[in-house]
Amino acid sequence: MTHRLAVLISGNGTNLQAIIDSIEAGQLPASIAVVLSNKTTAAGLQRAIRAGIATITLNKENYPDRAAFDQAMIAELDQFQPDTIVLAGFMRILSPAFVHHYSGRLINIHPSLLPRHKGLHTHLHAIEAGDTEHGCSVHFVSDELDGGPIIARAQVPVLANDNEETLSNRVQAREYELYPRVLEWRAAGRLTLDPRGVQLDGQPIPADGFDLDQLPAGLTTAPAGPRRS
Ligand code: NHR
Ligand code: GAR
Repeated sequence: MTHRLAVLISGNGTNLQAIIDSIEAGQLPASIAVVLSNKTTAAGLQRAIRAGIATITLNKENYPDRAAFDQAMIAELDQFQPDTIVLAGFMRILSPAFVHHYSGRLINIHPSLLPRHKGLHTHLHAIEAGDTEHGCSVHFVSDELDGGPIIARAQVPVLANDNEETLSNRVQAREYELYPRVLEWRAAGRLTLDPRGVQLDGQPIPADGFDLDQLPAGLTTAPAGPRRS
């Protein structure tokens, strides 16, 4: 059985695209069962449609409150029996009920080196703080916003003349490497969350997660060869 992903988006979906490309290149043995957006206009929905993936759009205006909206998401997603729920630029805070329903199966990519710069506008905050290193983090989602256990991070330098856009572009390029790689570990059944924390092959991982540029042997994958026709 291939590992089934559900990808949640709100916007452009470039991380979704990186995951689609990785699957199509034969590097990520998983399938995207469904893409769910909370924005009808999300450009990422077109990426899903183009790749032949089922899409769901839920509009918060049709629900009385966050609890009802999140229950509707659960009802829709569970029909697709996802093994992992992938937040990829999903901009809506999830209720404890949602987080607990998918406990150990819910993963986010956040555009900072967590635990630094939780929340929004992370690139601006990194520049204003005078950081020389910035990056992105993949973590299991918990009730603490951007505070769940970290799985892996990738760094970029902050350059003297950076603005929000130049820095964001540099970080996003690393997101497209990092997220498919982490999902590879998930798809292989190697990456779990239990009461002891994040486990890889049944062993605890470093407290701030793996560094993409210093992965232990066995976590790196040879680049895919030419695709067979
Ligand atoms: N939900 C929980 N419970 N825990 C996390 O760690 C979550 C989460 C939902 C989304 C992604 C996150 C990020 O990577 C994420 C992590 C949205 C907001 C936010 O303030 C904050 C963090 C993240 C996503 N959202 C506003 C809200 O009221 C709306 C902002 C907007 O629409 O522009 O939901 O940074
Ligand atoms: C990504 O950079 C992701 O890290 C960030 O939004 C972008 C989504 O881009 N996520 C958050 O800020 C979550 N609050 P994409 O839609 O093109 O993948």
